Amino acid sequence: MHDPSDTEAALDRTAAIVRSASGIVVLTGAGISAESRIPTYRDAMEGLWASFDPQRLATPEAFAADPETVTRWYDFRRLRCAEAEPNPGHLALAALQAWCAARGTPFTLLTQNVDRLHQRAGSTDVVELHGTIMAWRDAETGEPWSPPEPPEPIRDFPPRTDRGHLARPDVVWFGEMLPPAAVGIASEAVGSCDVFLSVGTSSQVYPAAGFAEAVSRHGGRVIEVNPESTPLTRLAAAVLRGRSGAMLPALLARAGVVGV
Ligand code: BJW
Repeated sequence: MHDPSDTEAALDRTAAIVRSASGIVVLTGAGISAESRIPTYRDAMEGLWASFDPQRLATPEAFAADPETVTRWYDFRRLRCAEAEPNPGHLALAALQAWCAARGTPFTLLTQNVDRLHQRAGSTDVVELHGTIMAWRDAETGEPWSPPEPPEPIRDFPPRTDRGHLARPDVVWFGEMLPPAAVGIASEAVGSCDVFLSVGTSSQVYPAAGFAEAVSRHGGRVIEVNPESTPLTRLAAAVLRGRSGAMLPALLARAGVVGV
């Protein structure tokens, strides 16, 4: 049974850590967007896509073997992300960034999410480790390719660019390299922060899953916000066991961060 007084004590402890931070890195995962009704990767997919496994579709091999199914799946998700709204968890992180900026505390938001909800909540300089589903590109040349805007379904599958090449979402699939610029910013921020908040990620997909370990090794404190335990929990100086849409605003209110 979860004891609510544990949450109160954890909120107090975490607020003290945030208030005394000299550099904060936040890493978000699919869980922060769950309250915006975007399913996590570990959630079963719905309706039409109930029998498809995200871990098998999010690969270059799946795209090569069946570009139509893979691009239909991504277009379905692109439209869903466009319809979704940021939730109180996204808004709280935007407020935390503004608070850090006012105090001169370095702050970096790293996200594994492809939905762009952090930017729509007001966060700036968001580091998209796994790219974004809202931008597409020529699968051969890498040139940008625009799906219909304002968002409406792509008409012909698989979509092709003017050159006749396949188009694909600008995301990072298993086995692909992360964008080097994003990895560079993340490495620098992880190496120099003293507080690392892991929010709504199962901490199973690398290299992002290794960031908390790196922070912990150099003496930084790790905070986990997640309703479930993860492989990272053992490293955490504080754990907020609950939904990020409830926990992050509560944490910031305790820490005295305005604008939440
Ligand atoms: C809530 C909540 C609420 C629910 N509030 N929380 C080292 C060791 C072993 C393997 C590797 C390694 N290094 C690299 C690898 C291989 C691989 C990998 O990590 N494999 C693992 C499966 C082991 N990594 C890669 O291939 C990466 N590339 C790379 O490293 O290049 C170099 C290299 C290549 C090959 C070999 C070696 C090196 C690329 C990874 C790309 C990941 N891409 C995806 C798809 C993006 C496109 C798309 O959207 O389709 O990214 S996979 C998917 O997982 C997506 C996510 O960003 C990512 C992480 O998932 P996340 O965010 O954690 O979501 P969930 O669903 O897992 O968890 C949700 C959590 O939320 C849960 O904990 C819930 O409890 C919680 N939650 N409601 C707060 N309200």
